[in-house]
Amino acid sequence: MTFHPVILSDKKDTPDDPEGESGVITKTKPKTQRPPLYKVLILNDDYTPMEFVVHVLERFFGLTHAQAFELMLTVHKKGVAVVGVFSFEVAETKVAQVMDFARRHQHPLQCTMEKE
Ligand code: TYC
Repeated sequence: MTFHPVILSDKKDTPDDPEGESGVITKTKPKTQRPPLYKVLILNDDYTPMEFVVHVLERFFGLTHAQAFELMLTVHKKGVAVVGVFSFEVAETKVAQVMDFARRHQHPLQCTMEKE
């Protein structure tokens, strides 16, 4: 048996008035909007000293020395790694801070961001 609701009115149901005048209750799920997240990535190169990368990861990403050393080795071996996931503005700031710090120390370290 299929249930066919009899629509008595074409007044649209809304989240504020889910029953309208039709007598049929329509559930509407309010869509929660989450802001997009961005991965910040560190890239390997042949010249930036390992200790400098470790320092960057501690200083700008709040990692412990052990976490930073492990992540640096991952980048060294695999070429790239995600160092954190942030809102657009925070990711943009981290990338700018790392790129500026590397430039001031004349290291070619590269840091980028991409949408998750
Ligand atoms: N490959 C570099 C070296 O051997 C170390 C390094 C690690 C550089 C991670 C960049 O993101 C990097 N000195």
